[in-house]
Parts: sequence; structure tokens; C-alpha cells
Amino acid sequence: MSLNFKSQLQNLDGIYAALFSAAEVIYAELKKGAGLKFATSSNESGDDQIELDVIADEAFFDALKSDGNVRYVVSEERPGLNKISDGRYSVALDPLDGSKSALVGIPSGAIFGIFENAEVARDFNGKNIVSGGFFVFGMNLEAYFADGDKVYKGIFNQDTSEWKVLPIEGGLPTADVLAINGQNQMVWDGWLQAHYADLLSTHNGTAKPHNMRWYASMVSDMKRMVLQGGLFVYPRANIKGYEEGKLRLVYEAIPMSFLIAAMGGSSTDGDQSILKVPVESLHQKTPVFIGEKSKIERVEAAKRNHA
Ligand code: P6P
Repeated sequence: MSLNFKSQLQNLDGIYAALFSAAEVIYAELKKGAGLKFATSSNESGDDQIELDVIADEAFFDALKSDGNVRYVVSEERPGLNKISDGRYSVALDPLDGSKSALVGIPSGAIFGIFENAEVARDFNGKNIVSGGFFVFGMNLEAYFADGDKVYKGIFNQDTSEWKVLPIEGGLPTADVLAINGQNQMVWDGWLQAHYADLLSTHNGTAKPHNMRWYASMVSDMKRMVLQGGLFVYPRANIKGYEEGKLRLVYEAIPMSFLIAAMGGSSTDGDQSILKVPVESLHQKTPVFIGEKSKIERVEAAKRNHA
């Protein structure tokens, strides 16, 4: 594995090398069609697993064990804090995001966050994250991540087994694109139903309604966000299991919010930045709004001003 990237932060290079090499292992399995069937197990949040979920989780653990700087690993697929060394950094992972979409050929991927000085669950928060982003297992193997305040895109050359990592210039683009699953809209909070209608309205022909896109694969919807801009939403709903939304705070929402914030975008749970939401448990869920700063401000205003 050849990774032409050096972190601006101390002692992270070995962790990046482990994450990027694990992504190569998972991608190779996916290309072989391995693991693309339901497993008999379920993960810590009770979600059904496909075999590739388990393969991906093991690939990251095996790779991270080789680096002495990783203290704990938190994974969607496992309970609790998994100690692997006395290192200074901890890694939180969704080892295979969008796995059900992978079954039908939609690009899946992995989400990671690297946290400093984390000892207990509440330390895996927006203040202690130092790096965050995701891999996309699509037509190519790609990486989009923030190393501190700098943002990068990586693409893997399968012929030479070399990564080419380049800075992403110019900040977050803008587009009237809304990534949302409207399935639960009848049981969303009233303020969101009104805001959703507003985003899809032509305002008496004076504005273009938002274009709607939904991959049911956060890494794919967030890749579009990084390249084009827009607003990504996974809200809470008044039905069993969605009271706090569906996406997990520590290893999905915080890393993605960190990356988009580094590009000049923003995030909210409806009331405050996702990077400020207190972490009480490792598999805690949160409502998620991530995107262009102006769009996030409109979301918070819509909730605040709703009668
Ligand atoms: P829904 C995939 O299961 C995932 O965790 C994210 O990748 C994705 O954004 C979301 O859930 C899709 O949820 O309810 O549309 O299937």
C-alpha cells in the first residue's frame, strides 16, 4: 500500500495508513462479491448485518492493531470501548456504511473519526475529534476526509496500488439539492413538515424548488455534498425507533459534520451544531442536518420560529 499523504498532526500517519489499507481490503472483498448476503447476526444497534459488515469490522481492527497510537476503537458492529494500545488517539468507525445499498450495487463505504485523549464515551465528541471523513467503495475506491482544518480527496489506483491524495480547494460548493428520505414525513415534527414544503416550493414561481436525491448510503449522499453542496437530512420522527433519528452521533454524524465544517459548511441537530451535542453513549442516535451554512441556519430558524 502506498499513501502519499502526511498528516499535519503528530503521530497520525500510522493510523491513516491502517485505515487506508483496511479500506483496500474491504474494497477487494466487495469487488469479488464476497459477503454480499445477510448474516445471521445483528449489530449493537440491532440492525441486520450482511457478512461484509463483519468482514469490514475485522479488517479495520486488524489494521489498527498494528499501530501503537490507537487506544480505543469504537465500532458500529461492536459494544463498548475496545482497547488495543495505550496510544493517545481513538478511532470510531462505521466499518460498512450503506451495506444494504451495496446489495443492490449502490456505492457503500466506511466512516471514521479520530479522537484525541478519549477515555470514556462522552469524550468521543465534536471537541476531541481531530480527523474525520469517509471512504467510498464505488466505481473507484475513494477517500474524503478532514485532517484538522485541511480537507483532502484520495483515489486508489488499483493497477499500481497507490493512493493519490490531493487537497480539496475552494470550500463547500452550493446547490439546491436536498438529500432526504421522505418515508416518515407524516410523523415528522410540524416545523420540519413546514420547512420541507418550503424547500420544495417554487415560492410563487420566484424560486427553484430543491432537487431531491437519496442513495440510502450516507457516504454516497455525502460524496455528492462534498462535490456539489446541498443539504443532507435524517430527522427524528414520532414513531418507534426514530425518536432520536436513525444515524449514530459518534461514528456517523460527528465525523461527517467535522469534515463539512472544515469545508466551510455546518451542521445541526435542529437546535445546535452536531459538534456541540453532548455524547452520553457510544451508539447514541441524533437528528442530522448537514450542509451549506445558509441552509443549516434556515433549518434552525424554521424550528425556532415555528408556532
Ligand atoms: P433509510 C444506511 O443504512 C444508513 O445508515 C445511512 O448510510 C443512510 O443515510 C441511512 O441509513 C438510510 O436510511 O431509512 O433511508 O434506509
